[in-house]
Amino acid sequence: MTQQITVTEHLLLHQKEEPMATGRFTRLLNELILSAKIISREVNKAGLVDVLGFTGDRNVQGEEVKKLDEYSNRVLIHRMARCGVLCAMASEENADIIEIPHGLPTGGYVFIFDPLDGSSNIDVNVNIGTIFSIYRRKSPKETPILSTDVLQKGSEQIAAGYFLYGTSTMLVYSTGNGVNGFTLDPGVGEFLLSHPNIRIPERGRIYSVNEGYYHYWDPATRRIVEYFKNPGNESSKPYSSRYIGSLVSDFHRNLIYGGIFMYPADRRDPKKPRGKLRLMCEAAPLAMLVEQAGGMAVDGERRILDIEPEQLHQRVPLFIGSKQDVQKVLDIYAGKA
Ligand code: AHM
Ligand code: MG
Repeated sequence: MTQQITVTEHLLLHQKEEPMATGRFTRLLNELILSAKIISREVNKAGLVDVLGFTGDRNVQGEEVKKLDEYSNRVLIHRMARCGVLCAMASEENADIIEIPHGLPTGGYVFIFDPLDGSSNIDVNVNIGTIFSIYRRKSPKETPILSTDVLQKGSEQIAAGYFLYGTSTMLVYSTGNGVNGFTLDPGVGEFLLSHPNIRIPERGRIYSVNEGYYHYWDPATRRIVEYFKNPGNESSKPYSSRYIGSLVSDFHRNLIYGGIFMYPADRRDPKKPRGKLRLMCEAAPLAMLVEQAGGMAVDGERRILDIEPEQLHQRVPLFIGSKQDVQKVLDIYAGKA
């Protein structure tokens, strides 16, 4: 009867297992869950808004119609700033660290997020999501926040996860003790445990990459993609190609079915020498999840979770998924395969 455990009940059970988890952390997650429910409600209405012709800057009530990614960013910043347990936030949509407004209660956690990943897909009704990452502050309380409180390597995350706004809305997250998935039951408005203890298969059957960039890649990257099309003796069958263009959705599918997602460096494209995806709000949280599920995430050489960030919005090549598939990438880049 796993379906009947709510995310809140799961959190409470989890608190008993791990002294790390506290009531403050539960408050943070509860506020995050409420924010995601609000975003999910708006995402579900996105098509309707178009049908009703709210295409200009203002709707019939004279209110400004904001793009959904801006809306999601505002919801998260507004709500999370008030949960009382954060000392700073950082969003993919904001250039700088977001401080908690003066006068609001603060705490020892840092919250980093991509409010609506894959938002270029909104207009065509393709799945999108919110990715998040949580760290503890390093500097003493009651002192000004430092960039080093936010620029921590992924291995220091105390929790990470995503909300997926798809055919149903899901929360998949980890506090470093495995990965669990919850599905929003719209009838009761609760996330219920639907995917306990997610494990990614050791080897997958799917590769996900934007192959349109093939001519931008270096020879080793091309060899990697050729390998998944024709794994030779290791498997008689080619991998299937699946690419939604919405990281959180591509990642979620591969997490469940097994496979590898790749966004390599585009060495011949001066705009993307380190790929497109961001270390702090995309790669690191998904890397924590995949490792907790038994998979791997690397930049082609290094473990994503070991990379020391230098800038908030730094980009990183990403190879993430089933262990054997990611190991193959490392071997090819190292000239061993
Ligand atoms: P976004 O955060 O602005 O939505 O951009 C990230 C998205 C990812 O969801 C997706 O994997 C990638 O961009 C797709 O990029 P491309 O169109 O170059 O394949
Ligand atoms: Mg994104």
